[in-house]
Amino acid sequence: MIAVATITGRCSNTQRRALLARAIGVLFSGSLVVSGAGSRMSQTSETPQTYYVTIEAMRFTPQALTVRRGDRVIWINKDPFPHTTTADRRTFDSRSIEPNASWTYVARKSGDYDYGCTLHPTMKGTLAVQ
Ligand SMILES: [Cu+2]
Repeated sequence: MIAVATITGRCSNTQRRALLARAIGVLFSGSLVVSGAGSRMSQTSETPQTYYVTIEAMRFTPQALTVRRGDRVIWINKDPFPHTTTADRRTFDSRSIEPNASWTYVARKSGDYDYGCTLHPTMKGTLAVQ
């Protein structure tokens, strides 16, 4: 794969053709390349998504959210006072989110995360990252 990318950049046509032939040989002989192609395919079919959690009336809505790794979660504070989005084990922590402001978290690590607002202990939510 790397060889193919390089030769399209800077070689003459004949060089390119010779190198391309060699690269194709590598493609068919190497099982590593085949598995690499597979993982690339799954990446394009799983485009990262964006999810929104509204913070309003002292609640996270939806209270429970499930996303996939790489997805983005945006908490929007609709209350007229600040809140935080803080994982119980501090895996993530927005710190203060001001009224009408938002905080974005890209979920990189899979797991189940209980979170809350450090300013209002009754506010609880869960984020599951698959
Ligand atoms: Cu709060």
